[in-house]
Amino acid sequence: MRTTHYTVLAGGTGAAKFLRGLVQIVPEDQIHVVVNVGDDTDIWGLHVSPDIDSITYALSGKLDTDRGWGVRDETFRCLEAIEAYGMPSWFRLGDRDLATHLTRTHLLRSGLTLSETVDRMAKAAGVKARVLPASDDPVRTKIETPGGVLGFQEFFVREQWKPEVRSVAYAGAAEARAPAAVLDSIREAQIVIIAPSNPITSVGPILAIHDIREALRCARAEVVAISPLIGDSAVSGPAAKLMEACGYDVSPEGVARCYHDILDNIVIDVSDAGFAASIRYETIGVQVTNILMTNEKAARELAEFVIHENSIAAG
Ligand code: FO1
Repeated sequence: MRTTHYTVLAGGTGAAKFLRGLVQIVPEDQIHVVVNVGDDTDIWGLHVSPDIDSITYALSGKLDTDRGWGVRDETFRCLEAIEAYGMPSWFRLGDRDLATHLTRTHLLRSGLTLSETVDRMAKAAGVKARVLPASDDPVRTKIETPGGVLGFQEFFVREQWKPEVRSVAYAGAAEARAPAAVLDSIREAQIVIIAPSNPITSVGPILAIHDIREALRCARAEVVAISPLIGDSAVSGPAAKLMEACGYDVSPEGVARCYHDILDNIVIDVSDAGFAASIRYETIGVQVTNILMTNEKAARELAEFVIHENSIAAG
């Protein structure tokens, strides 16, 4: 029997906010989240999956919503002890968060895939949505700067996204396969929603996986993206800087271009309604509302709008 579900392609902070709204509109067990793994990194020998954790923490109510990552009411005793040894501490792993990375690394070493590991840990945390890593194979975002090529966390956290960006690459993406559950989720979704995440470093690594881009091109559902930009500014993080470095206009039109071959509709902010005509010219539908999620009510209203508009479009 086919069950209704909504598939969300997600990065970290912006997607986590949107999902907190979406769970107020549709039953959580009807939500599938395909999550970026391009930010994953190795810290102290542990497999850290920042976007998977932001999504899982958000759905289980544990996310520190002020920071947008990690666990709320966190302590950093272990990190302080590591600092006392004179070791680098730029990547701030909290004590409770460490339990997540220790568990994930242990399960991976025992032979589970990343998908199996994430599924088991999300269920244990009480998450009813399906959290699906975009790939079990390593896909890693690399940022080329004048000083050399940096991993995403080195660029984003250690260097505070200050270096000039020359290019962005997704190492491993050409060989990576998507798990069957991801492809089925996209093919059978009621609506596919691209969360308001960074198009280059959050959604880009997902779309760089050939099977996923192909499944999206063939999806029977409407594919709708929520712009992570208002005007020429990212709601948070380096989206504007990275889009510019990759040759896209820093505007909702540029976002539509990033997804031009897979998108049916894009949701843009009311203040950007002036872009509607040029985006529609690219045969992409434009839906206009308030996209700034300043609180859970705003996130719920945005989710309600996206579901309502695209359910009508799907007929
Ligand atoms: N972001 C920071 O800005 N500083 C940190 O020290 C930091 C630590 C960290 C630890 C675990 C984790 O899952 C995420 C963490 N993040 C941190 C967030 C993360 O690097 C980014 O927000 C995402 O990769 C972008 O989506």
